[in-house]
Amino acid sequence: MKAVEVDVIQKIATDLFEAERNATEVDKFVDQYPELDVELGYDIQEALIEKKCKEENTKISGRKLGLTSKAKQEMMGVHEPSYGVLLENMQLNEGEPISIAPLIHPKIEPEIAFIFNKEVKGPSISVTDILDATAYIAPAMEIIDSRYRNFNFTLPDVIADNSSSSRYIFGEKLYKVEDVDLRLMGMVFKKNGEIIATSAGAAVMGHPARAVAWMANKLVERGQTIKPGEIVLSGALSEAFTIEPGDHFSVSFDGIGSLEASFT
Ligand code: OOG
Repeated sequence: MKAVEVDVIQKIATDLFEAERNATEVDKFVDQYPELDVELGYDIQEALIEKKCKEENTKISGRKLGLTSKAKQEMMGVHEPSYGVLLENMQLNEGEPISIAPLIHPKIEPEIAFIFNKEVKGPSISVTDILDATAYIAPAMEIIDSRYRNFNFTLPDVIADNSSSSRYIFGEKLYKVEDVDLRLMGMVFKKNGEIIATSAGAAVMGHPARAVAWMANKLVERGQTIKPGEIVLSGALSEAFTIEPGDHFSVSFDGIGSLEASFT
């Protein structure tokens, strides 16, 4: 890696780290750094995660997929998904009111969580390989909070910003993956008692495990794998919804129960 690239990586990672810590927005970086491409975006994401682990005294708990649905890709003007890292200090507990005060402009998404009990190492990982390595699945919600002004970014920018990761929560009751058809599994998402989205697993790249397989095959290009014990959020089944203090969200899936979250 060239010295100038190392400087750019550290500079952008530090700006994103500070933006999150101070709950302030930054402008997307591609305008200032035309060399920012997907690869450099993942280099920055890695530097950011290393910094967060050190300064926040936390560690990696898993990964998340982003931009997996056609609708979301079109909305954001991108043509491929992204992934990000989940850290232990991003996990919330069911039943605890969640304060959005430390966040910039949080949004919430219904997702399916996969919990792995085997290592998954690309390349050539298929849907079957993912299902075979999955110990459990559970309903989940992801709180995303882009550090970019008005969620305005390009694919390399959002990758650098750890794919807008902020917080996550998943159901305490875990389910066996072979007991459901993840593709056809229906989902109802409610805000303050009213239905705001309905969907099915197939909204995530045709099959949620396909999104996870895509990620496993990308990770190996950077010498990384999904590790036993890690959780993977496989991508939103609907658009993301803005969270206001006092909001209550619930997600229900056919066959794997429901999950609730209240915000203050
Ligand atoms: C990027 C991340 C979105 C998903 O599941 O699509 C995401 C963003 O829209 O800020 O996590």
